Amino acid sequence: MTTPRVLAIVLAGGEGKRLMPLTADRAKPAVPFGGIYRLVDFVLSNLANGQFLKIVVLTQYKNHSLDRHISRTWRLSAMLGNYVTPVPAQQRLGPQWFAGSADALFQNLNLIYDEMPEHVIVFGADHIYRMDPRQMVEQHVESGTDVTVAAIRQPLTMADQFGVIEADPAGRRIVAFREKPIDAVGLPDAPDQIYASMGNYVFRTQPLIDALREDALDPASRHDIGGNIIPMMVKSGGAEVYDFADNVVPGSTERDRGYWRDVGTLDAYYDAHLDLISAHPVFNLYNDRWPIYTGHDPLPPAKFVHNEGERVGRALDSLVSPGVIVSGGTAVSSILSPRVVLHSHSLVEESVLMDSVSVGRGAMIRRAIIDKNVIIPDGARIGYDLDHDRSRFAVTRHGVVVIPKNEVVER
Ligand code: ADQ
Repeated sequence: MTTPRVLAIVLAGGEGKRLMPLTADRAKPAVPFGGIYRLVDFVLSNLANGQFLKIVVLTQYKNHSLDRHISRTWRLSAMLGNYVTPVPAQQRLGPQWFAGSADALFQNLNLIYDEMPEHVIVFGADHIYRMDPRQMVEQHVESGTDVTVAAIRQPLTMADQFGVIEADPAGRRIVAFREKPIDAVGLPDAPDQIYASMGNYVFRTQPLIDALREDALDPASRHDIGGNIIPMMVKSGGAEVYDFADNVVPGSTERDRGYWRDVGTLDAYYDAHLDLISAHPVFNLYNDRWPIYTGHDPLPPAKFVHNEGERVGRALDSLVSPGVIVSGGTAVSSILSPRVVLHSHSLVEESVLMDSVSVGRGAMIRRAIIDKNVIIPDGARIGYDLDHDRSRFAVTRHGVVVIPKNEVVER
């Protein structure tokens, strides 16, 4: 197969309301993950590893830290015509910003005309996964269909969070697509599962342009790709499904194959962190045949300082980023982001600490997400008395305490 001309568009404008307070002043794709990454790094790494190197990232909501991260980190070789370009909402159609994801594409049709691709990849930016997009594009090109939608089996109970796909049992044609239905039924071979859209699509360019134009003229449309564009293409018989279970990423193992998490809620975000730190993690950051790229300041190596005569100053089953100092404290099953400091006799368990969090002497933290720059005072307890925590911070349904960025915590 000769390589087709492909433009990749990453939708990175989501507000991420359900990730509040982590999205109070950053776009969801800019939310830090796994110590040194941002959510957007996962989709961008998948595209770059798959050699799709012309990438536009559509941003809108609180895009400052996202733009900065992309322009600092994602520098592909311009000499070879490669780029990752963040494109903020342009407000060209009047005062309102993008109505929905289809409107974001419609307003940026000029980017598609400039590149004249044969196919357009449109991927979301909110998921933790490895995927080789070449395999999906290959299926799409061979089939000649207008759009191919990536799909994965998910629990029926989560149907109202996904685009639910019904595929022709004899093939891959999509016969029905409903966005976030509340009355979905399970699959014939697995009544407790549905076939969910991953929010990743490959389009033939012309049918995409035609559908976006038609949708833009419809005053009743919400201008949403999952809600409007895909159902329109299903109706005209031009939509097929790509089964994520068929995707094989170089260097993957039985254990981490097929891993995909929508980290749309704080509990899902927290659980995906715990997936990183077990002894044999279900998501393996160490697969160097399919690296996850990111960028951060040049920092010294993590340092562990031992209090004399005591078994403290250590981290177990944890990810410890550059610039961390564990000075006589202990971290267990936790993620320590750059510049975190644990002072003497502090204990951090099953927690996610973001950039520059400082944990005071003797403080104890368990099952918490602590955002950037928070200072935990000496002797404080977080996660031990949830009623008290609820009176001052957010506590998730599963009992994880979330402390927002720059918060001044009292003892
Ligand atoms: P949602 O994630 O709920 O469902 P949406 O809020 O449109 O859909 O977000 C999709 C992607 O587009 C996200 O990456 C988001 O950041 C981005 N986005 C949203 N509006 C945007 C805008 N105006 N400009 C730029 N980017 C924007 C989608 C699909 C479902 C599918 C799930 C899988 O609609 O069918 O099942 O993803 O998680």
